[in-house]
Amino acid sequence: MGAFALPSLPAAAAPSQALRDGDLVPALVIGSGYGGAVTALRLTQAGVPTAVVEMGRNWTTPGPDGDVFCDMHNPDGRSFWFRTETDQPLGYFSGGSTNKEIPSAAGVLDSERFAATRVYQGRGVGGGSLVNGGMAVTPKRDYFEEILPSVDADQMYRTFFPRANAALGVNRIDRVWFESADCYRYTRVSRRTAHDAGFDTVFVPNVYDFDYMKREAANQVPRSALATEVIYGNNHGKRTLDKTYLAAAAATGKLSISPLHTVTDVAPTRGGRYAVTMVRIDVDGTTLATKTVTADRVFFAAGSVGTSKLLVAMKAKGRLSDLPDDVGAGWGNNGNVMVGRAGWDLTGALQSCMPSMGIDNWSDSNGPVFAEIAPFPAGTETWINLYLAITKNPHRGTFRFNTTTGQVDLDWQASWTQPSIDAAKRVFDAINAKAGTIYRSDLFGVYKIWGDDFTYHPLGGCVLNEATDNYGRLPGYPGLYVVDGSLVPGSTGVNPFVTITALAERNVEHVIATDIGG
Ligand code: FAE
Repeated sequence: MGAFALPSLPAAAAPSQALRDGDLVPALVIGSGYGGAVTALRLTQAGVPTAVVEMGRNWTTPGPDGDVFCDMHNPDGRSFWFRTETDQPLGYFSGGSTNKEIPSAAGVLDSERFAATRVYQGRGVGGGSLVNGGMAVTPKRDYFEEILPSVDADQMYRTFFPRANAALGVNRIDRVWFESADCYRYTRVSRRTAHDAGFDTVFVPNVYDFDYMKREAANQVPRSALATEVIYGNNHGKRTLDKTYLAAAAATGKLSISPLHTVTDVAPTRGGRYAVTMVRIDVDGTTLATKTVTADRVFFAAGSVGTSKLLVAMKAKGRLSDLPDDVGAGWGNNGNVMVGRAGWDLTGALQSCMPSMGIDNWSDSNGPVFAEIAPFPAGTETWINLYLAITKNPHRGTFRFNTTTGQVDLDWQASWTQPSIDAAKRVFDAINAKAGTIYRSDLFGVYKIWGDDFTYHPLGGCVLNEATDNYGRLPGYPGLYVVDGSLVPGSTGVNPFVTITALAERNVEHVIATDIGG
């Protein structure tokens, strides 16, 4: 099963071909993010007809403005998943809310609310790849060995991380261009202030096509990363999963995708298969149909939150009552906390929405931090230096079924972000002291310095070798597998999608060889 490299950005997206009520399929994948896309490709390559079920849209149809996605300055019904007002991570500026009214529809970004945190997730064919910053970071080996000791790290770093990076289309920025590009002035300013305070920085690879970005900067092609496109999707330049893994799976002729279908129920049948029930909606949220499909094997790839919620609910409702008690446990936010500094230096009116550098203070045993230098693409000069800090936070939440509401709650406490703030302060207090600058307190609330009430990096809830076996199999239910970020125990120390992709490559290769005979 060789990796494939991407010579250029293919235009083909994966086809929609909805399942029908009563269908029988050999393999059904719930969700089309990283775990789901890897699974779909490797199964179809092994000759297994595979049905992917995705609650979000297949983002191929342009809106009235001719674009598939809207930009951050002009949000509409394509932006958020069924909200009447945007819920931006940076929802405030200079004392007021920056959120805007929008029509409620099946938009691409969900801010899912739990009692003490919000979790941002992508909705659509391609999952988180549609909305993320594209930062493709292979975790530090010693930390990977710490978080997933049951996984052979030699094999991961020799085989599966390289395979994932190749298949995702990861590329590196031209460093000569970077040094003079207007759109990365903000990064160079943050780099200088970090170095002045004694911190290291590293360039970070990305799945955004940096050659395309260069042409954007030269006004040779339509702008995307340079036109405030990211969290509501990119119209150009980004190698999202529908253009990489899922397009390759579609090319086998063995893939079907059912968009706007939400899986609500999975239960064993008498014949040793699984009945999977799903609700089909239209873009406005109207229910169009309820279907039940029978599958020989079901792969849970609904993301850390989606998979954990489904499994916890199925156990509580008696559909999968023999699932282990570890299901729902071990959830973390990858230590995410955001912060902005008010600087003295011009950071630029034009900012690339694809981050290209991080401050690496992970070796600080008193508070490891890897801080992405994030854009603040206001379209005007703001002098703001923004960061997403990834920290080593020890707290772990648990998903629990609430018998009163019939929903799954996340037991996470607001105060649990304090270790992340403490670690980030060690870096940014030092940078501020050296640069003579201060924190912005107007970006995450009114007089609120730390953006600690949301995460972009939900991880865990169905941890490898705890809630599953060492390859994602759910004990007691042959043919049920977990393949997504819920396997990763709450933290990876860097942006997580390369870890999720490589782990899925490892597990699915083993499952195909052992359980399916590929
Ligand atoms: P994910 O990609 O979330 O896919 C799960 C899919 O399942 C989604 O498409 C859901 O719509 C679908 N789904 C959920 N429930 C159901 C259901 N019941 N029925 C049918 N479908 C369902 O999961 N990571 C990085 O490494 N680098 C970055 O630069 C980066 N930036 C980010 C920026 C933003 C704004 C966000 C939100 C995330 C970012 N991430 C980044 C995180 C990354 O996208 C995330 O870790 C992965 O997408 C998680 O992959 P999974 O396969 O676990």
